[in-house]
Amino acid sequence: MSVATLDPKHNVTGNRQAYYDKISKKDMAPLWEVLRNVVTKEPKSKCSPNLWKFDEVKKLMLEAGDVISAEEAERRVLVLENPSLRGQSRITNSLFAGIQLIMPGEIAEAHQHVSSAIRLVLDGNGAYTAVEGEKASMARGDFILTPNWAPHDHGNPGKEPVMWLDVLDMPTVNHFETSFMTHFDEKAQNTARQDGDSLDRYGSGVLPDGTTLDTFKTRSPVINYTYARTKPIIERMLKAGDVDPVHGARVRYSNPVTGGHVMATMGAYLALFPKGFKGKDYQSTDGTIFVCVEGHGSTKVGDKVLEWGPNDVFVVPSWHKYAHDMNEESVLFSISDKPAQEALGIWREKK
Ligand code: 1HN
Repeated sequence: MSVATLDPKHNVTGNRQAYYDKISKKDMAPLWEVLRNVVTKEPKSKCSPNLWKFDEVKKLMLEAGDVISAEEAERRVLVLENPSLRGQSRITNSLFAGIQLIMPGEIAEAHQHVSSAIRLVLDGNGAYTAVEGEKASMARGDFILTPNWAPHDHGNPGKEPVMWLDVLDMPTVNHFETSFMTHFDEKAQNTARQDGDSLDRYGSGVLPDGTTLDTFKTRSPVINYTYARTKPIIERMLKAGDVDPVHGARVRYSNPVTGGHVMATMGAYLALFPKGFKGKDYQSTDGTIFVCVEGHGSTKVGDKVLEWGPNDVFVVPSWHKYAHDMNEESVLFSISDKPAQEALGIWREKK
């Protein structure tokens, strides 16, 4: 188009509202009325920063043990609902988080679904989760995967109530409208593979012969990344001075076959911070769920200060500026949808 054909004096005469009403009847709307809201200059998260204190959560969770059985509930889980997204079963726009309780003698029956899950064990001993035939005993701090469509059931043959954090990509799966789920005839899977089998096979510098990059393209084969194996690594990093000014002495849980994240939709980290650590300000587009595994500290998110201790869960929404401050040597677990954003080429950070 030549410049001459542009009409700078284009004459606007019509009644806008009457026009909007007319196009609305045909399921159309004017983009120009909403453009600034739908294409923002920066991410405008609908989520709020929030903290769930474990002493309160545990008390309420144990009360749930009196209100409903694991059998009736299918999964006895209290959803951690973002205060700005109540009723939507989500902690961030893309992720679900909840606390699950399994009482002594109970089982949570085998099922499978498209949503992938991770579990971080918080409290109590003696429970297991069976994933794809591997019976993983659950110890505090263990990071356990239940990838897309993996059959899984839980049980507690021990004497104590056991609680863990569940994080699922369910809001992402539902965003794409791709949810499927099935149950099995047997309540519990046959567990032919012993505890720790997948970590030994795939996380020891060897791989079962024939394993290729494609075999585990979108998920790690490892079921349980035990705290007993991961904690000493971050301790060594801290001792060696490998401490990031924002993230501390941090490891990324990885798929040992590809080196990528553990799953396509969710990625997780474990970080150790020295006493007195004052983190630099940081922002990233992946709204992040943190869990204090050990220690005490606070995290400033915008104007809000979240003071946390062991097993407290807190959430930092997308693009909210935050910085950690450690009262003592502390361990933070974190998980977000970063792998999905990276795969789509839309992840950003600002240090
Ligand atoms: C689920 O299947 C489990 O298997 C936990 O333990 C939490 C939250 C939403 C949907 C399915 C589990 C869940 C879930």
